[in-house]
Amino acid sequence: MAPLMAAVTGPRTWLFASLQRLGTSQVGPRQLHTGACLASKNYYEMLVLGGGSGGITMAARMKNKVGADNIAIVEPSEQHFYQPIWTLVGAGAKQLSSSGRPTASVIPSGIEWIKDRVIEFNPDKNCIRTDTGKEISYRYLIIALGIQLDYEKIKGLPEGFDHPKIGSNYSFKTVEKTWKALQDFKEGNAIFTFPNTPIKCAGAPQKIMYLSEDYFRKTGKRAKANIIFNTSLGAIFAVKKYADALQEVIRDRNLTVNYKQNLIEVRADRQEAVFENLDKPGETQVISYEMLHVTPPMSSPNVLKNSPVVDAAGWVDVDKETLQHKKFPNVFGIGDCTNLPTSKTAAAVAAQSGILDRTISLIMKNKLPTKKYDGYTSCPLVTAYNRVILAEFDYNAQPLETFPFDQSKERLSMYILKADLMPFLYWNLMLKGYWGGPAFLRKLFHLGKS
Ligand code: FAD
Ligand code: UQ1
Repeated sequence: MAPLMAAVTGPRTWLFASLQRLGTSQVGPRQLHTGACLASKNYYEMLVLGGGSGGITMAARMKNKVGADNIAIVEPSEQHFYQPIWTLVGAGAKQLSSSGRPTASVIPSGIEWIKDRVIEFNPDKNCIRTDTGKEISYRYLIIALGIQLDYEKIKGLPEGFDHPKIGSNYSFKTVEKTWKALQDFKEGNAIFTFPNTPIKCAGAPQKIMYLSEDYFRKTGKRAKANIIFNTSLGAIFAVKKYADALQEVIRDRNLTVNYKQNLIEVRADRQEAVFENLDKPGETQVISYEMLHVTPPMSSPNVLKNSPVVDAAGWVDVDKETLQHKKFPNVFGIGDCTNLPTSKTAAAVAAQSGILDRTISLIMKNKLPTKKYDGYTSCPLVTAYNRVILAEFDYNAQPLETFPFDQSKERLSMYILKADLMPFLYWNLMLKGYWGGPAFLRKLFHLGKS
């Protein structure tokens, strides 16, 4: 860390930081660090990195702990997106404009928005640096930087998106291209991919396949469509109960699923996709497409990869039950950028926010965190324009269902929850700090059951 800091900040800042460290007594690994690399002008009691789902939600929750004046959020984007609705935008069932609001409008009132990008971490000195050269110190740090989309790791992308017949629901820049490709479809292969990396909302790559099939049926094109799901994984879904239900959908609707197939190249000018067989290294297959939906490889944000706050795989290294950093006790992580061993979703972020709120409250009172995250996550598997299988599960990949009926059945009610209730709940409750997941509903609905 020392040479890195010297190289990036220059010798004067480095000398200043080193002198400060000399004046800071050594602390044990589980004690709070109190040194700061700058004076109070650029100091906040609570600094939140990332103004996405996790960052805004946690900032809202922290207001009554430390006061709005003592919190800042570092976030470069002008727009905040409710990404889960992009599945429906790609299928033409919702408008892209409904998914975004100005970041300024979601920053909780009184909290400072630092419109900047964090580029360096120095947790030993309790400070970070931004790309405009600001050094910001903190007492407590919440890291909520999300997951990075690595389209460029596929040969021919992202420039391939300049061509028609290809789209991707994972970015606001390409999600409307999915809908265009669906409408333009005439006959041939409609291919949907799943990359060879961890991703957010692992159900989304197949949701758009089911919606496309429904669209083709509704528009009389189904007989001319050969629908293919080429996935790097070896199974359709991680939880057996929902995997079984999805296999039935796949069978009934005559969809082709090929496992261990990883998209490595797109020749968009020729409408060809190249896949490697993960079971047979070096073996590739070229498939022509009439429509291609790409789920890009993803990874931890670059700024985290080489920082001191991550594990060997690059994810923020937090305790899986309390969300407190394993090495720096005044640092916390939430959401897609963490190494929490559960599926990366906004539903998981909601549940994590309630736990992290409690963890931080207790740490602030010098008490040990007690509330434990069970890995709750949820994936509304949209199987048609009016049907959803609502998967909810925990760290052990065991179903943890909210409602008192079998959620592995395709239901209209769960579609309405996904399409209309969830966006309302997100903007009006979750981002304001009032939604910590449906555990209380689950308890209510299951009262009297063992
Ligand atoms: P984000 O909400 O992605 O926020 C990260 C923030 O960090 C961003 O605002 C970004 O600008 C900012 N940032 C990045 N780098 C820096 C930097 N260097 N400095 C400062 N800020 C930075 N979840 C569900 O629960 N249900 C669903 O049905 C669902 N469907 C989905 C469908 C699609 C197509 C997609 C794309 C996602 C879906 N999700 C779903 C997943 C959900 O959107 C994410 O899991 C959730 O947004 C994660 O929250 P986060 O705070 O970790 O990351
Ligand atoms: C949820 O809590 C949540 O976070 C806001 C989502 O993200 C969009 C979801 O998709 C789902 C399904 C939940 C879980 C909520 C209920 C009421 C089961």
